[in-house]
Amino acid sequence: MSVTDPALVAPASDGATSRPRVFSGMKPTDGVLHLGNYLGALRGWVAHQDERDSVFCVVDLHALTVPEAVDPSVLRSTTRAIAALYFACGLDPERNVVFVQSHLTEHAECTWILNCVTPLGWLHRMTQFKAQAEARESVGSGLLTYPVLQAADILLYDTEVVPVGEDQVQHVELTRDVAVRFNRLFGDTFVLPRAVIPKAAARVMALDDPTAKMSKSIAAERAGHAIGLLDSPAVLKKSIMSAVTDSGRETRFEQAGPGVRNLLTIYQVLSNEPMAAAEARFEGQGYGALKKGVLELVVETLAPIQARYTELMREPAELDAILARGAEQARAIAAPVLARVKAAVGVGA
Ligand code: AQP
Repeated sequence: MSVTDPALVAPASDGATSRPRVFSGMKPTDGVLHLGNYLGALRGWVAHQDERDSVFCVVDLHALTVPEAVDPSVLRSTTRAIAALYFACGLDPERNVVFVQSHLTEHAECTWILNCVTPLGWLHRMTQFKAQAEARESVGSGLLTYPVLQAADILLYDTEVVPVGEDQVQHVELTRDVAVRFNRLFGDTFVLPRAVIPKAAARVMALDDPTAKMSKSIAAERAGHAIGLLDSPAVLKKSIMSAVTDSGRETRFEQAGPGVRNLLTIYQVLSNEPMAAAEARFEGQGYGALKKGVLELVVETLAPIQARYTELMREPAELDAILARGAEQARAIAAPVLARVKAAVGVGA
């Protein structure tokens, strides 16, 4: 399976271009996204929105997998905030279907059917489950089976392409395996999806531990871990200037340590400069100059996103109306697919 972002516009047989169906989503953990979410996924969603027939979701049911971390009084507003961030980053609700997962019952219904065809061993092998289970005393079954919910999310839209960061590739592969198994047991029902990841910044690393990926849930507990899309310039200065590097002065990507490689990657992707130019720019200057360069670019990139986000969040009713329209459009695609699934297994009226 190819996972680097290919040209996604495949010429149709009549010479016209066909727009592949795309699905992706993010969890509303804490109502904020970080630079990894943006560079690994969201930026690509926006860049390709004219070439793809896209469906994007805020996957709020996934937020329930760790119930201790859920605050029911704020989940609805954090879900809305993630949608606002999608739009603030440039996702256009006129050109894409954008909705909230729990506004459709089809996802939960399809998940039950897919749960029944998914071998337990496949779920125990998921590296994200293993890592999260190791870090907790007790683990809910939702944490084990949420990749099946994710499979339902994707398969309900006849999805061909799933643009994600590298950490999610294993889950998209599982989705494909579940679809293949279902099709073998019950006849051809599902389209087989594939993951695409960006060529650079598919895995943005944590500022305070460049051996681990930047993560929303850790960012909520540890200042200086992530670059939050809504962080003020003062907070960004503090976290980026204290990013973990090493004691050397090496700025060549291949020779540098993981912290410097991470900063160089962020710089290169945000500046659109070739890596060689980014390396040369900071050569012999020490890591303070690299951090300052990254800081300036991050502040410049995030300023318009933050301004647009603030504007959008002033009109929650308008956001809710956009999401309600998105849910209708999503249901128009998902309901017939679920009907196909139920007919295949012999349930439903
Ligand atoms: N560090 C990262 N680098 C590149 N891409 C990343 N993504 C997440 N972290 C990085 C991509 O962002 C999307 C978010 O998916 P999600 O909300 O389902 O959560 P996740 O993958 O589990 O990401 P987080 O930030 O670590 O969230 P929490 O802490 O809430 O679990 C996906 O496309 C992901 O690949």
